[in-house]
Amino acid sequence: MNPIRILAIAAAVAGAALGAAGQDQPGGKKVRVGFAQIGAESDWRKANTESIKSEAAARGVDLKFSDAQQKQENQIKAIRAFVAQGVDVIAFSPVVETGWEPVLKECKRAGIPVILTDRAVDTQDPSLYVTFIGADFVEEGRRAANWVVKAVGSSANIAELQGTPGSAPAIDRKKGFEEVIKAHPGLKITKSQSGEFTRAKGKEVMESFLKSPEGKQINVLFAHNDDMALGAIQAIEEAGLKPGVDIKIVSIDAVRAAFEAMIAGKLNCTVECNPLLGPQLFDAVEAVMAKKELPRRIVTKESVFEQSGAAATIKDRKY
Ligand code: GZL
Repeated sequence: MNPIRILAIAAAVAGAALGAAGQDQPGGKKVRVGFAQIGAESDWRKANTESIKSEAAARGVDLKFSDAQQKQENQIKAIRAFVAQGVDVIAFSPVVETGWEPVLKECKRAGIPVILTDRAVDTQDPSLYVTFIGADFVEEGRRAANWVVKAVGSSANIAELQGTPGSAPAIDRKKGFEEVIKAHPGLKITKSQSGEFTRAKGKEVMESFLKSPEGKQINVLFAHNDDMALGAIQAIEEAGLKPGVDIKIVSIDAVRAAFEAMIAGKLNCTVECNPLLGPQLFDAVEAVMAKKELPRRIVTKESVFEQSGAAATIKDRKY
């Protein structure tokens, strides 16, 4: 059974035994939180969902959860439904950065505080959300590029599998990566296209890269997440090449399957992006309910993992 699930059951049992853990309102009424999740597009997302659901259960929160299948209009519909239900707090991971102001203004008019997790929104009005809990995606991009410079040197043709167009991680990971490689003119991004953060699309786009005129000269693949890298590994093998050897691969997330690929010698490096945001989210919910001050930005702490340490580290991984 999934380690997060085991932890969750244990915590939920403990929570039940001790009575609702800190999330009850006066009179024992449960805190009601509406969470509009992006979808289930990647292992990272599934671990993120598990962390949120298990932490809600452990703290006795009445969680209303929706899955938008990566569509912004579905997230907006879900947020409107949470407003209509009169939940205490709304939280969500915005699939793209723009287009949120109208629905966030409706939350504000309804007096329902909003917490952003994982991805940010692009708004001029800071009053539209209380805090944003998530990684520094620009730094994740820099870390991926710094690994390329260290491992490959300052001259290589790079193929890039981008995340969802318009999403904060896709925009910022690209920004951080390019910020580092611009100091090394020999490092060139020769192919770049979105693989939408999924394995299937990552494989399909990598197949097209390999068939292109530049395909034979690709030395490095930079994938904005592990799922696209894992799809690309299949495409590289089906083209008769050795992933991790003929084409060095660096990706982001550090999910379990990435560690397995590094142990198999097919992936060279993965930059951690922690999906286990449940505890920080419900700490923020408790603070909001207690009318305590919250920082505008809560950054998650992350590392970088390479092939050499993968076998020793995988046993400690929670996702
Ligand atoms: C990052 C998250 C991204 C992951 C992908 O915080 O938004 O979305 O990197 C996921 O795996 O699909």
